Amino acid sequence: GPAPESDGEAQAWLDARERRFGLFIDGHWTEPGETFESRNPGNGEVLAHVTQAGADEVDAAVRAARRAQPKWAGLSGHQRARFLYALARLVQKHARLFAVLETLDNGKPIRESRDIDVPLVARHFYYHAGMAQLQDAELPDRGALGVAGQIIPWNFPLLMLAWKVAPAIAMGNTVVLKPAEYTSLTALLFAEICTEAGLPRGVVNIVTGDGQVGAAITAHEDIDKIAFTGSTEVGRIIRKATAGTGKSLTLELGGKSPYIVFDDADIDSAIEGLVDAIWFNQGQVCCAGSRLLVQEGIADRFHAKLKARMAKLRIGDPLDKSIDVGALVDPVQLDSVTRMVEAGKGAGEIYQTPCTLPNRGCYYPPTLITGLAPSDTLMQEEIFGPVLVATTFRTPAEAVEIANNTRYGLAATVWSENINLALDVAPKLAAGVVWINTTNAFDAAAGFGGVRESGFGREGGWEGLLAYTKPKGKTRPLSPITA
Ligand code: TXE
Repeated sequence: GPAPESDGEAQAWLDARERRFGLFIDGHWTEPGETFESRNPGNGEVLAHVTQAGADEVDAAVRAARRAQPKWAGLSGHQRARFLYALARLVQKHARLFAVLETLDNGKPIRESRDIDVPLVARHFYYHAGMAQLQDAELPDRGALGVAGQIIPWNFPLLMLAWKVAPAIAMGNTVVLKPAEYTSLTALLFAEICTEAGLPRGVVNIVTGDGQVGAAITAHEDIDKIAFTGSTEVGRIIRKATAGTGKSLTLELGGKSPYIVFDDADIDSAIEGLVDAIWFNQGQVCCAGSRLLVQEGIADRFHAKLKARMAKLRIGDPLDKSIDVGALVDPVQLDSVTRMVEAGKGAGEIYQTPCTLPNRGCYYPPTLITGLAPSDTLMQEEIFGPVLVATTFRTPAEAVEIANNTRYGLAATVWSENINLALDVAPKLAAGVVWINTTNAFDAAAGFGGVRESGFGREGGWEGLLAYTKPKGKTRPLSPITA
């Protein structure tokens, strides 16, 4: 296959910073304090030492954001848009560095970070630059919320930053963002491009560290909104912590999204779709099509074809441009996937892509488990790895019943050549997003989010934008009414 992408530029970028990073507060870098290691899950090597922020530093970041906010919101939408356009162009200018750094830090295939994550990040800033320009004319009665605390996960580190930061600053808010502890590096590079873009200091602040830092952000009294993407468990903690406060809240949590294939589906396309649905980013995708529901009459043929396709998946060095499946993010995540499959696989029949896994790094083979009952643990719990679990159904009504038999409701996918059937089934699915004859399709202009225990609120589109605004109070003197 093609030669691996060189990581020279990314390693040089890390070396130039002595592989030690402070926090980005008020446009300045703090001295690295107490640090933790950030490792490359592809080979286990230490990439950098990242600061574990303390409550005082979170407070300093919030105060910087608060000081910067009135002036930032006071700019016209057109003026703010210029900064968002600059950020979008700088993401493109440094696209290769961002992509390689993301792959080193997260383990995702370079093809994905280069062709999907980074271009979508640029698109988010371009789109929201446009929305900032529209604000003056289209949203004259809406103003910024104030300071947003944003806590993001490790599966799409830079893209989740873009989903959170772009709409927030477009509407005149300032932010304190915490990346996940496994994957801080592209957020730190992003902080550098904020400076390069001339963004006023304090508009974007990046604090790194573990869940304690997230908890300190959540608890801070001078934050107006918390936006969280991550596990349902932590989402629940954050909801409780914010319940007695005036903070607004949006939560984007876990999922166990059904992937329904009717017997009249274009089978080859449905199988290619599955490769995207469950092996994209090693299945570490909140809306992964992780539960396969195939109509009984075609199930054997479909599973056989799927196994043949799985046998062709290439697993290995994330920097290798020809691989399909890279490394899981961390040994903890690898352990959790391994244990869940071990505990539950007896309930069904397991097939794994025959492959030799690299001897270092967090690799797990693409896995299919068929013949499960809808109530089995593997069909109910989010695995968040390259593991597809499967069952069958007879009628459309049964497909809907099984699909909705979960505590989650993030996404769903329907495959059928009968558009009447697909359009009849789609609205009956408890899911924030339903895809028909495609899957994992994202766009900055389309709201994304869940129902039930997958959370609430939307990111992207008008809804996502409005979630960073509030009605502007306006008064004007009335002249007395005279008869
Ligand atoms: O998530 P956490 P983890 C699911 C997935 C995965 C599991 C565990 O099933 O296997 O969660 O992953 C911060 N207050 N998803 O443990 O802990 C944390 O530092 C405030 C699905 O990594 O939820 C990180 O920045 N913040 C998901 C962020 O929360 C806290 C993506 C997410 O980490 C905190 C990730 C606290 N008390 C995991 N504790 C998706 N829906 O995309 C931790 N954090």
